[in-house]
Amino acid sequence: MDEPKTEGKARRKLSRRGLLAGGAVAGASLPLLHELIPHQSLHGGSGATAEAAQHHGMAHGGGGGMSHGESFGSHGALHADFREGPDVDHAANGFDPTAVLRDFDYGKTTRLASGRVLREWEIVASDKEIEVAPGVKYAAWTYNGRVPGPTLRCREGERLRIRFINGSDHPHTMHFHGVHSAFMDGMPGIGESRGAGLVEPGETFVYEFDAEPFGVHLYHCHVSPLAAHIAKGLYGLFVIDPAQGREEADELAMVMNAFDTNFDFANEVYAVNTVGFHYQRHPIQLRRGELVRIYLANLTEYDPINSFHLHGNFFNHFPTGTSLQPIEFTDIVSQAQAQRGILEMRFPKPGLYMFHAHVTEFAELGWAGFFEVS
Ligand SMILES: [Cu+2]
Repeated sequence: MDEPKTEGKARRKLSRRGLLAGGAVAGASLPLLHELIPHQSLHGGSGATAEAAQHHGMAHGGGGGMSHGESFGSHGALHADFREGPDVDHAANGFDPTAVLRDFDYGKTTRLASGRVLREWEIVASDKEIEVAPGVKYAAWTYNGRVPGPTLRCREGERLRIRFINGSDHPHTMHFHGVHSAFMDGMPGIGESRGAGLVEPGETFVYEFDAEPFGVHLYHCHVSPLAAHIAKGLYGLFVIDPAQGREEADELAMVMNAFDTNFDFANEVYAVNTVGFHYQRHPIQLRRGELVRIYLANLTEYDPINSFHLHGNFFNHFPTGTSLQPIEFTDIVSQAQAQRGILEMRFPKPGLYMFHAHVTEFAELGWAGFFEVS
């Protein structure tokens, strides 16, 4: 049993790396973790240069006997990988991962006769080709044209109504994590006679339930084969604020995901919010001393675990966001698929701070970025 498994794993790795090395990305070479530095910053004379160089020196000093100058100078010529050159076409994708970070969809609210807030959204599933790394196109399935879908945000105790329109060529559902009736669970086979369960192409279904419990949750399609429906991009964050709210903060929605671009049931591109190395090309801008709150979830398919590691700082971790007390003060959090949590931190000093998967292979394949604190 063991031997074929090992062979299978080796073949998979060869295949995913083969794609990056010579397939869809012309002239690409295997990116190495020690090179995960925004080259524009290093060469462009921006204010971040010193910080980036300092980071490089501290984290990866040595460099095989090369001076840093030589090593940086050789990058342009030797490593035309997908972190350099043209960016993905965000306009064609219809979403930009930088905007996705702070784009919370509060829907539309009205008052019920009882005085309670009724919050409503309209979500359309559609098939759409997206670019997950420069030149790497992926035939995704989307909620409202994005991967991840919109970050739905509400408050504990509200009544929620989600009108789901399936504009895709395939049957889908919206399965919410949270407390609700079985008919509202988006599970094929449950409540079919009442229009619930599978939502066929062209059909509409209205999910309605109360916002509980507070925390950071998910929604995703639950049609089988489930792995394929999730891998294609049908998922999003579902944030329920506690009734009393949380402390004011710069809030970021981050979904760890990945794409199997050659259909071998292994991923070739890893990312936060879909586009590999996006936050390395475009570091996330933060302000020194300000509270930062990250809503983090793992929707990676085909790999059992993913992680978020932060350089130069520690954060409070609130798993699932369902308690106002953190359970740990750490610099890494690991999540299996559908696990999620809230991370809170402040950066006392300016500079470029890396964050990446500490499954380092994922980092090399796109899951790495920077916070730029000013
Ligand atoms: Cu689906």
